[in-house]
Amino acid sequence: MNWENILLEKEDAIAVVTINRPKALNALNAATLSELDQVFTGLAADGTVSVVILTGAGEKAFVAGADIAFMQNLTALEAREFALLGQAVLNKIENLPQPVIAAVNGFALGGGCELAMACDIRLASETSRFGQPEVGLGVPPGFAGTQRLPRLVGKGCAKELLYSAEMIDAQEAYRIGLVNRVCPAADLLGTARTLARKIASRGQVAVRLTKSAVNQGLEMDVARAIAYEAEVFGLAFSTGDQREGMTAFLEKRPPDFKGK
Ligand code: DAK
Repeated sequence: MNWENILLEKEDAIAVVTINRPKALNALNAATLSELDQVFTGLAADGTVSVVILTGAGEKAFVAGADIAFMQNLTALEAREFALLGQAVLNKIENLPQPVIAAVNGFALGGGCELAMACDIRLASETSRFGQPEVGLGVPPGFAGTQRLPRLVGKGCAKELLYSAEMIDAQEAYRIGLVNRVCPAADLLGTARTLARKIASRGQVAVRLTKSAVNQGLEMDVARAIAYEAEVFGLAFSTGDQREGMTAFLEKRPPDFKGK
């Protein structure tokens, strides 16, 4: 299927989703969000895809935010609909069964920073820049930036970014824990693919259960979260991957996981 604002490639269990509006620095309007929703709904059900990489087209931007031209004249009800759509898409990405790696190749501002934060892992090019400029536009963040940012970088750093609307560069984003790694722009997608291949080579049921344990567990108190981890751990023993992984170790050979 072809989309107007999204490119989707699949190769060797890895899907690369590219937001493709480079003239508007890949800003998110309702049409793009709606296409992202469809793309990620399809990926969630696609058993051939183990890991997803999300990036932006062009050399300048990952996503420069929600589309300001689109938002400028929204009514309150339309703005609420837009926020609900954006939040739904980001929740879908955060809770996708497969891990999602954001390859942040330039500006990740406002909704773009929030989109990157909904991914499991963030890799940043040296040229990338991050920020939540919303209060400079007279609105608070609308795609859960007030919640995901403090959970990633702590309340103090998050509030400084949210209240000041200032941008930070990739090294500062790395220092405060907003991104996992910084690499030269030319190596960004290669680095993301290498990491994706490594994750794809592991037991996929175990990877998915681990994602669920981290995401669900962080929403619970520690005692319930640890109990949930035990359930998930037990569940893994109903899979062929568990038997294969442990047998392969004892037989001193690489495992041949089937994802079952
Ligand atoms: N929306 C629409 N168009 C954008 C855009 C954006 N966010 N960012 C850039 N563009 C467009 C520019 O208008 C320009 O278009 P043309 O003039 O060529 O037609 C083109 O992309 C290239 O941008 P520049 O010429 O400005 O490029 P520069 O290198 O000079 O500057 C920049 C790059 C990223 C620093 C600058 O473009 C910039 O500051 N952009 C805006 C960044 C920003 O403020 N982003 C946050 C958007 S607010 C809510 C739901 C969600 C949100 C809020 C509320 N609810 C409904 C409650 C989320 C809000 C946001 O994300």
